[in-house]
Amino acid sequence: MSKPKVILTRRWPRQVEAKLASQFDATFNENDRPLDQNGLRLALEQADAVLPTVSDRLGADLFAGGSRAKILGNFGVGFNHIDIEAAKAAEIAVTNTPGVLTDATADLAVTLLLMCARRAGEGERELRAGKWSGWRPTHLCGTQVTGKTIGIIGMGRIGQAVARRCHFGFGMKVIYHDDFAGDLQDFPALRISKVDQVFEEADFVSLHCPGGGQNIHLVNERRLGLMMRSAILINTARGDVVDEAALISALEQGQIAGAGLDVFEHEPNVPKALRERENVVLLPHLGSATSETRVAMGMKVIENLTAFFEGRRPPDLVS
Ligand code: 8YV
Repeated sequence: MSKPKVILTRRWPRQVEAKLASQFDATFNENDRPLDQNGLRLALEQADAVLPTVSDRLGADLFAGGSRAKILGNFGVGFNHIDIEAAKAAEIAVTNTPGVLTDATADLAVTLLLMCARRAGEGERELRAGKWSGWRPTHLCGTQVTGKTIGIIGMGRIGQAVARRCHFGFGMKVIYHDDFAGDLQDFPALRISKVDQVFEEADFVSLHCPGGGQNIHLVNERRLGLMMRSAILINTARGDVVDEAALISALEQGQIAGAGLDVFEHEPNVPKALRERENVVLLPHLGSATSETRVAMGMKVIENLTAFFEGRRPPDLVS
């Protein structure tokens, strides 16, 4: 039997590509640029499996004409760039990569939290620009993290990993809102039923809910207005969870003290108004970007594809 034809939309770590090539008839996107809509349509027409990433927009119209592809093996845990209902209607299975990127993403959320609190980006920019005039008692004083309150929106795997780091590492009080997760047993964290209350009470609000659907602009002008003027917003979830225009105006008006952002509404475009602000830390969607994690994500995609083409249920079937 011939090997299933698989198209990758981007370059993946070398050892994952080698494994894919040994099991499947794999085509790699040599120039490593996101495929446009036409490229994605062709991929769906030509392959048995397409392996997209967050930089590919797979909307309903792409599935409308029918496709040869029977599975989308998404390289990532978040899948709001894929119209799941339309894929389902076209009888295309979708899988993702949960679990393997939890620690890397939680580490990055804490990195942003610390960088914002301790004004690390500002300090680095000043030093690199040759503007550091020497130590002084009042220079770039940030805010203490230890003992403060972290408010987590979305207490899934990544939210919990952030909460643990904050509780055990920094003695922070953890409060959280999650429509689905139950009470946590293994460390103290206070479940809050009203999402607004988390925004009102937390010194740091960290977002760990999925993007899309009802979470679009969950952080809006009204909720930013509920936050303390000393509070900091951290987003390693999805850009569309935050109304970016409202965030910019909250920062400009001093309604909140800062923001640490790894994801944006229109990636890779980041508004100038954010790029020019000192009290924000901006990263180019690095949540899962460790070599170990990216290899583990790729291996998980292969595990799902293998199960699918052997007629078994893929372990990480989304729909
Ligand atoms: C991935 C992510 O790198 O897994 C996710 O949902 O946001 C990132 O960590 C990205 O999705 C790659 O497709």
